[in-house]
Amino acid sequence: MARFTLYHVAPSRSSIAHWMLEEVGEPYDIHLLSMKRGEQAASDYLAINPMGKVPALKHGDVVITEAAAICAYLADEFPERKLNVPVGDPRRGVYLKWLFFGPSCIEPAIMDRSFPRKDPAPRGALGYGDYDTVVDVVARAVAKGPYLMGEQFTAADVVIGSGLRWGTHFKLLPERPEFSAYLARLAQRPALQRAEAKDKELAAA
Ligand SMILES: N[C@@H](CCC(=O)N[C@@H](CS)C(=O)NCC(=O)O)C(=O)O
Repeated sequence: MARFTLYHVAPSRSSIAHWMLEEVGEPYDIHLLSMKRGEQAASDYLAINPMGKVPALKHGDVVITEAAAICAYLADEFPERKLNVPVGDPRRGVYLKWLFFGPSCIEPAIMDRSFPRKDPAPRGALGYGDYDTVVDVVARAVAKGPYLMGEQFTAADVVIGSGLRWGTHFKLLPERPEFSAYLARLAQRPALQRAEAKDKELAAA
């Protein structure tokens, strides 16, 4: 089987895919890019991801971009790792909902908070609705735990967990006991600890 190559800037949104690769435990290479040097916009990288953004994951001839899609791909590629909810399992709908909720609701809600619009958009026009509802819905979803899908840790936790980690770190999400308890559980995961330690090394190099 072809080895994986992660196109990565440490730390950045590609750290989501980095964490997921560590959860999967298959060997992978890192192709480090420097945003400071604008390498994400260079023509050789645009041939990989014409969006000029990381992450991108190469697996043989397949290139997958978009952090949540990479997490879903890896989870489905290695079902024996039990990081996905397979087709046919009635829990799959909820699992997919959370995978998509990250990039379609949590991330834009946080970014709009970070860079408020001059003219606020009407709730109905925004895919995520409004910030407070997004925060409440996610807080309820992680309250029971240990994970979004109950006892099973999945790729959805990598996606949603990364959004919550990032949002709380930059104080773009409120301090809620549900978030801190969930994030403390995620912080115990050896795969996340390995990815974080490697990102620190890469960032310092
Ligand atoms: N929708 C993309 C967003 C990726 C993204 O915005 N990555 C940032 C790093 S945090 C990037 O590559 N920025 C470089 C640029 O836009 O020039 C995903 O979820 O993977």
